[in-house]
Amino acid sequence: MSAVPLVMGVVNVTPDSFSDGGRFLDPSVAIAHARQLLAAGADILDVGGESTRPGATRPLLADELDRVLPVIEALADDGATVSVDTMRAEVAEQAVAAGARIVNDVSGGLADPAILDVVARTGVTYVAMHWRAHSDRMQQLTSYDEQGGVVAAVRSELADRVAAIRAAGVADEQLVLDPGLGFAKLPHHNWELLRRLDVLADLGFPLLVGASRKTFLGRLLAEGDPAAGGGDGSPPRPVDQREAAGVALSALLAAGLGGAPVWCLRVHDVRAHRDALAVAAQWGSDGADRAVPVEHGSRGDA
Ligand code: PMM
Repeated sequence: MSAVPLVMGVVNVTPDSFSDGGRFLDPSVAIAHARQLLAAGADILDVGGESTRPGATRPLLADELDRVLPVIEALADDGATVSVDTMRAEVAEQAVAAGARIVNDVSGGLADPAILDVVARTGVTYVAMHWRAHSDRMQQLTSYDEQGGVVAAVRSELADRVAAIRAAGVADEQLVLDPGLGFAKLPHHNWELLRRLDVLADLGFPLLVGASRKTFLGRLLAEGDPAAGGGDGSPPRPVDQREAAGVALSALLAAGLGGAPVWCLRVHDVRAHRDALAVAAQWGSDGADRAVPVEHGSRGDA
């Protein structure tokens, strides 16, 4: 089995994120929440000030800065590894100055290409996600007609991003790729990508996966849940009741069932996902610490 993935804990300082919108808008509440994620075993804290849920409208630049900077500064002062979840060059620039060491750009440099110059100049790690458009339009762009379907298309669109990122002067060692689950994807697209991470890993970069609490998990559970009415037409399981499915997915990915190692999992409930990773790691260990000593010839031996 491959190395245990890192865990990135989500800190959404937004009024409207689908998973936890409005809960951590006050910086002091966000900081306290992030410290809990750290205590629960987060390797990275991902601080974001823009909701990317389907249909969301963009915040003003000034509002995004006001949301994330005090949180990043406090967590970086704590010594945490902080990532900024932003598509804006200006936010990335100020976040790195405030102590962020990772820029997590769901647009992979498409929304604001100047972000690549910031990454190249500062040398921070850059997560480039597969993305086609802003949230108000992305669910109109779920067509993957080319041969090879969604997996081949995401690979080829990410390869285009890699070329642009390199051309901006970002070193390969800085780059991490992400399939962008739920972004311009229908539920079955997400599952296809999760099963064929090897095709994306083949591009030669570490992978980050963000499945936590997303609608495709809610849909899966609605279909299987008699209480929700079953069938395709039933509403997705509510966002606060999807954690266990996400945890199961983390265990499967950590066990290598995605077809390639995952470098990092982006999750909301860090402790629950850490537990899943502990199970996967134990499963893949050489067994030395679970061997039961057997005394030959002792009572009960046949
Ligand atoms: N998903 C969301 C936000 N940021 N970043 C990366 N790299 N990958 C993702 O899948 C991703 C992301 C949306 O989820 P949220 O509203 O729960 O933060």
